[in-house]
Amino acid sequence: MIKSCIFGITGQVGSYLAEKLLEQGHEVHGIVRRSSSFNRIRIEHIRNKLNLHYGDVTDAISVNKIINEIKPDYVYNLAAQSHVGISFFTPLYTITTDGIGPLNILEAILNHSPHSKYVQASTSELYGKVLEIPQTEKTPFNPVSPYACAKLYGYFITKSYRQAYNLFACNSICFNHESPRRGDNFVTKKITLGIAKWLQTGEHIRLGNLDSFRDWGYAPEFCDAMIKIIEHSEPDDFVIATGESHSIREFVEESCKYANIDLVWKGSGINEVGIDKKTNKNIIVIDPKFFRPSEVDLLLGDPAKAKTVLGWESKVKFKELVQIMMEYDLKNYTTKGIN
Ligand code: NAP
Ligand code: G4F
Repeated sequence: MIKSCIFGITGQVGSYLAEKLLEQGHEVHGIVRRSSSFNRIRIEHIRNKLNLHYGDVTDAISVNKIINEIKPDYVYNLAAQSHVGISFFTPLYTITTDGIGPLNILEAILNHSPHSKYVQASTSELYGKVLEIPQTEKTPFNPVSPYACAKLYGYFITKSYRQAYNLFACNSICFNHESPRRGDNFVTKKITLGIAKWLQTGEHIRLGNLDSFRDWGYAPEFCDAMIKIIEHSEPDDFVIATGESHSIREFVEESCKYANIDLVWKGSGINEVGIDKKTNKNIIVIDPKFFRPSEVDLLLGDPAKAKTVLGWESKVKFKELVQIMMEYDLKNYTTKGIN
């Protein structure tokens, strides 16, 4: 039986990946962190089918022990402090998890399980203030946040271990991917959950920059891409994206449309508000707290290599993604919290 090991199994993407690998008949191992409150809600439904191990990517002792014991065929590293905005407040923690973390895993593979194939969850944030549109595997990186700088190390150390030690180590350069399981403080989920809440409580949503553009895809499909990368005959790096880019403003508008809310924008800058035309009530309010010290203005991926080499392409585009997330939040939000 194929043994797969997921660092970051409790996260948005890790939970979908675990489901998919179980469906494929793999023995699935996942690394979970100790926390003071319960953090396994996304994998609770498959808990009994998983082999969970306490560990932390910043703790090389735990990583070595896990890799040595399991000797997995496949290792997916999804573990990260994945919030760009928060990385400005926790830069050292972010580089330790997102930079040293991959190094710890690669070293453990090299020393204890060199047959293991490895995929690093790299990111479109590497392109930062973009130097080319659209972004491909050849576009130079220009990171502008502690998160992106940390992930830059993760990207290159993965490539370096492939070149130096002949490890099967790959990067999936993933553009934004979302789902009903997205963390509540990422902008898409803040909007869809916020609208569901606004309909019941009238509490408005506080957002930062509405005018950056993202290439948003659907997280389960991005898991399919990572599986294809690890199962490919050669280790390589791939852009995983939809090839469409939309602004935060458009995401708000499309979400309101789905909820039959007639949204109009009024004012400008930090005084801009999104209001419900029928009731004149605020839905969106700008809060400078959510502006970033430096912003990534436009991400648009070119997934041509993934299509040609792996046969992967995204099917769920922007409108359908909004529908999936709105449908879930409208159905499941209650004033007591999400069901
Ligand atoms: P997420 O929901 O924030 O999940 C992150 C996972 O990493 C969680 O399971 C978290 O555990 C775990 N983790 C954090 N620090 C850890 C540590 N020190 N040791 C072990 N585990 C740790 O992120 P996601 O959306 O699933 O994204 C998965 C990966 O893809 C991340 O590496 C992210 O940077 C990368 N990525 C994501 C996107 C995207 O749009 N989603 C795009 C490009 C790249 P807890 O549950 O205990 O916190
Ligand atoms: O949803 P976001 O926080 O995602 P961001 O920064 O693009 O990062 C995500 O995608 C990356 C891939 O490109 C991943 F590597 C990373 O791990 C993460 O999954 O913010 C998206 C945009 C930004 O421009 C931000 O400034 O939305 C803007 N925004 C506006 N108001 C907000 C808010 N972002 C957040 N989180 N919260 C707001 O209130």
